[in-house]
Amino acid sequence: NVMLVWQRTVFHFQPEKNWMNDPNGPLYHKGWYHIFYQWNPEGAAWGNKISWGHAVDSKDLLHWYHLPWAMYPDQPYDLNGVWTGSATTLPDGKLAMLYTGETEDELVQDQCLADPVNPTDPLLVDWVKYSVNPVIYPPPGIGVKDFRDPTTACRSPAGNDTRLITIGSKLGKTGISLVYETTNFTTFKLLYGVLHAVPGTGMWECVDLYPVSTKSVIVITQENGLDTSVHGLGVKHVLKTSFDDDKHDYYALGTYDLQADTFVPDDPDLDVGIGLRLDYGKYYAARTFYNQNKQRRILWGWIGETDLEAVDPMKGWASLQAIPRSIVFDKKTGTNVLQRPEEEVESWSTRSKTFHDISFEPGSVVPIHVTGATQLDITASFEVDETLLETTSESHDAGYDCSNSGGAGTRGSLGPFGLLVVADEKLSELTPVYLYVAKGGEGKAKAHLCTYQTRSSMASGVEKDVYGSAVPVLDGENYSARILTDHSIVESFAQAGRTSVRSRDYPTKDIYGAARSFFFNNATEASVRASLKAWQTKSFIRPYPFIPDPKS
Ligand code: DQQ
Repeated sequence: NVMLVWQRTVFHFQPEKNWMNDPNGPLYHKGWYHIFYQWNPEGAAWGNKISWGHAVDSKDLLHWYHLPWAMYPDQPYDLNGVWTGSATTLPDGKLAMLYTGETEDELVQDQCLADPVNPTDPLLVDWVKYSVNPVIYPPPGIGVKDFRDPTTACRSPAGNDTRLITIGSKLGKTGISLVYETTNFTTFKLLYGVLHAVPGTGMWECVDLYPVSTKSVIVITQENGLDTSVHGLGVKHVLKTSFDDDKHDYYALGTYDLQADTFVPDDPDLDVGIGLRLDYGKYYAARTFYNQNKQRRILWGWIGETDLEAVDPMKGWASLQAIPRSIVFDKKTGTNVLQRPEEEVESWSTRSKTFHDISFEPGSVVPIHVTGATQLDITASFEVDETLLETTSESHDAGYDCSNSGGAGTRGSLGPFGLLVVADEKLSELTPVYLYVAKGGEGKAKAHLCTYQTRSSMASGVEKDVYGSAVPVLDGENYSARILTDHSIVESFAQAGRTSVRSRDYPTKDIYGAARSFFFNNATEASVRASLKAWQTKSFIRPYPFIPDPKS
């Protein structure tokens, strides 16, 4: 089936075959990036033999080579699955990999340790589970199936080799994260209290806690990420948790008080689950690592399928990882992080098409003549005359919400405008990614980034949503968007990554050379001046299995 073959991505990370979910233990070691991931060796669906897949790349987080799986459920403490975990790089270059095992018959979730057999091997091909696993059992009062996904350890103020990790759980309907102290990764002490708790949020999976820099000084620029243990002046923390109940990743900015072992959000109204999401589309179980080579904190995240489950065995695979992106504090707003696809993505592109300062009238649709429109990297900026907000008859609209709007067909005086991607010539299928500028409080513009899937696919059984959220636009800024398309995925960012939306789209018409992209302005009153650059992205299909020669 040509259509199903065409849905496989060419520059997103995917195993050669079968089911994948969470990214696990990402790290940089002796010149190689490593990605491990939840993988089912038995087929393209979830199962009870979830293992750790493994791939490496020495260059740019794109040229991945698949390695043999790193761990398989073969011990009493993980017989039902080798689940999610994190890597800690120790000062002597050694690594400690903590993961959750689930015992046979889904009885208990426990935490286990694994080490590379040969830490001097840059490819870390062989892993050995610690002989007296598990290293942590669920403590009294915690549900034995509500205890998973240990984080990377950070140094504790207790000094010496003392380190802290946190593990997600719940108490009743309150999501919590427990804190443990260790010096050796084999024995752990549960600390009093919890790192953080938010009532009503349910089980917290895949907790991630890391520092971001609030300063622009020579050593720590805004573009720098921070190593997990950095604390002190000019540092804030991000607490991210994945909510099992609604399958979204929420985060808050705040302070990690290492003496009290607690996280305090900057703004209680923007606490985890109440405030911001890492993404407003299909995205889950994100995890960061510190790339000590480039001094960046890099975010991975799992993007599942939104077509019929029955199709996965026909494709032979399910899920992909989002493009890795650096994550930094947004110093301009002070209220959110910025996510930016790793800058190497730009060097993955070949031909490009540029438009400068073109004016598009209300109600226009204009083709962007770029070949290979199934795999594109588009950057666009838009100028809109906001004085229209004073003269328009449009009523004050404080409550615009992408998800409850009618999508790209709902017109206002200043929007929507944006791009139609993974479309065909006749526009029988199209995915609009757009900015909607509403009249917010005090007559000021309020922008939203949305992705509208209603017409994205003629295939049956595909989930179709209007995804999106508000995006802060500061005085003097143009509206801007970045969109990556790769066959069945569209990743969109607005305003340098303040808000982002990943969506799975399964076009049936745009296969081979038939894919098209268009600019559209569906505002009723505003013309939009747009500048745009659309790059065609290279394909990276790697043989499997392929064990590279580390010397080459
Ligand atoms: N997936 C893993 C768990 C984690 C969940 C199992 C999140 O460890 O809580 O595959 O997607």
